Amino acid sequence: PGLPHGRELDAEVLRQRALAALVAARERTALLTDSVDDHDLTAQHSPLMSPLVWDLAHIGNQEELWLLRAVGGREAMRPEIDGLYDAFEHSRASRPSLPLLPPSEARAYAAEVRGRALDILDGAPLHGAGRPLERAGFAFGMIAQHEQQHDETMLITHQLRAGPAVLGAPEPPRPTEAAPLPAAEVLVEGGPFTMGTSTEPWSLDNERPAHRREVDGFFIDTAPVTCGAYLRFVEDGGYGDPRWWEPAGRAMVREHELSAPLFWYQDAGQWLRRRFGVTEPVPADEPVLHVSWYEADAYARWAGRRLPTEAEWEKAARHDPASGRSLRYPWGDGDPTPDHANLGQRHLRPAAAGAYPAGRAPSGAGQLIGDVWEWTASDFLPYPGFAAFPYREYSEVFFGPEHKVLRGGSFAVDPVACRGTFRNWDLPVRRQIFSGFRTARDA
Ligand code: AVJ
Ligand code: FE
Repeated sequence: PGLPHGRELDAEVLRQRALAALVAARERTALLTDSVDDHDLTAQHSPLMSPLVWDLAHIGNQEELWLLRAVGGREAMRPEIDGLYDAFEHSRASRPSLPLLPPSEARAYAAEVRGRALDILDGAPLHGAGRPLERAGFAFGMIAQHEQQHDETMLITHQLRAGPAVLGAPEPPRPTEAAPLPAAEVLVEGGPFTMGTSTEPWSLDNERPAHRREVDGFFIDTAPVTCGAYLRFVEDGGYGDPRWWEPAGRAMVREHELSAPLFWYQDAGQWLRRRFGVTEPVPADEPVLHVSWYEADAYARWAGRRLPTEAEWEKAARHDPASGRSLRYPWGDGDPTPDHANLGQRHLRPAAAGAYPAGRAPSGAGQLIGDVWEWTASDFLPYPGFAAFPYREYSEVFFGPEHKVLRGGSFAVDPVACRGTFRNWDLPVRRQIFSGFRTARDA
């Protein structure tokens, strides 16, 4: 038995990558679901979120649908539960009252599915030819990303959950004097660049295809807006000043009496925040987190600036003027390491503005990947030539003006579900997500 070679080597490398991605996702799912008791797993911590035990069985059910049934051609294991775990059949708020699998059964189901999925992975062809679902291990990569996306969702539920901390993590790295940010903002010259991808093997349908985009010159912040900067907007009466707000944002502020980001409150004149069960002073130099699109948009207007469009964000993050090419990541084509970006729930907070000098883009902007999801000015729309794959309900049914695009990923995103081309979206009122922003202006 010699070493695999040629096409076989590629298939073996892909198999190892798919296996590692699936194993890493399951370890994280276990951390998030074993750290609380059965009561916490089945409770509704917020009407905005599913009970954790729903996410757990939904992860298994999606894996069964795509890896066992679609790729492996297997019979349904428990067809009667499909409807319970179809995200389109029941709202998040209604899920606690469904006859969900109890925690022990949900765990056993997900584990049983995983065992069978790994058998199928062992025999799958995975090379460049063949069925689109198996090509380059796409379905396995898609399912690893899906599980990691729900792990981020479960981390949001952990943040919303009342009670003492159950999760811990080391502090993220601090900025160093040896590698300061070049300036508060950088100029990105006007001209075309390549947006999206046609080559990234595990890219999801909405990231494709690669296409040329013309972008006028603009300035963009070199770091996400910090809590300290945002606090000046708060203390300047920004939430009460109709000049800064879109009408629907103003209505949201009044209806819910908002006066600061979610999880912030004032105590004896000091600004505090609750973070995974711990109360602490708001850190001035950390990117602001838990703001809605309306709040980001209002802050930008108050500052005499605007949110970057999605195309501007991607050009600032990927365009390399030296080669004229778009990079996979701001720092180049290599996969993220802990030196590049704050990803993968290694830390339970964003790093201070100016951290991760090794992750900066050719434009000079930093922390585009990791730390906080960044709201953009843009609606979630398909790229020219978009084709839904493998199911319309991943992206296509969400296209339109009601969803705004977020880019770059947060500290809670795993590298497998984060790229320079990766697109996230949400309603402009949402603020429980790990969302922040940076600002821009016309050149
Ligand atoms: C891409 C993060 C908006 O969580 O609603 C998970 C990802 N899609 N299961 C979401 C997703 C189906 C999705 N987002
Ligand atoms: Fe899902």
